[in-house]
Amino acid sequence: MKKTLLPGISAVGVAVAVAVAVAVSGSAWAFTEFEAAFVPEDPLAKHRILATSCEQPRSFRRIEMKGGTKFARAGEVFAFEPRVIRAKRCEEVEIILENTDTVRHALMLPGLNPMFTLEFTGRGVKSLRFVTPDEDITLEFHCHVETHEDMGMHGQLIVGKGGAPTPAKAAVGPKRLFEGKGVVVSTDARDGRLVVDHEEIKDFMAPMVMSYQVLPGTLLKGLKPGARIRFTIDADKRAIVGIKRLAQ
Ligand SMILES: [Cu+2]
Repeated sequence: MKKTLLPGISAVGVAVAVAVAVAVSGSAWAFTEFEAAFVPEDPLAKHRILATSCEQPRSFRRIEMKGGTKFARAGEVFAFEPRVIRAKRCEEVEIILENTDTVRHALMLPGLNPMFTLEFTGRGVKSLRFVTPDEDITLEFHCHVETHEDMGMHGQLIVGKGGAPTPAKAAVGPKRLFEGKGVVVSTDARDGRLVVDHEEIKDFMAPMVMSYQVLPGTLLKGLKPGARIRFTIDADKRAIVGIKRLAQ
């Protein structure tokens, strides 16, 4: 990973800034380019996107990227270079991106909250920071300008060892189970549903008549309307996962 990028970028930045200041002095776009070109030491206040799973970054890295037609391979029109970038878990990353084309490009990295975007209306250099999540995950990035992704403008950020951003991974954690008591109103064995008139379920729900999914549906076997039950709700599955009949 190259780390001594600033002199080159700054030189470009000065050239861009001077040229732009002369040509279109006062435009907001010029000001943005000027600021980004000098990469201030601590632009965090307005330029930091935090992964929800990491509040305090443990390290920092700066990654230089370019985007444009000249990085396209056979069959492509545009591309990012490099197209695979790496970072540690819970690391603050500064992306310095140069758009070498005169057309619009927008680097978008979904998977962060809020997602990361760097937009260009034409040639220029911009930078922005974000903090990676504290998990081994591979995030896909792309150019958000219509059709550019299909034309080759996409890549991957590998955080830590990388890995599929599976919903299952997010669901892992302590189970949120709640106990309830109530009277069976009706059952639907075919759909695996139970309507129960239940008392207050502490920290979960007020007393009410409600229809719940039951997993597995076989828990409903032999259950008749009017039966008093104690049941367990898995809040993440939004389903009743245990039923015990009580004395009437
Ligand atoms: Cu693009």
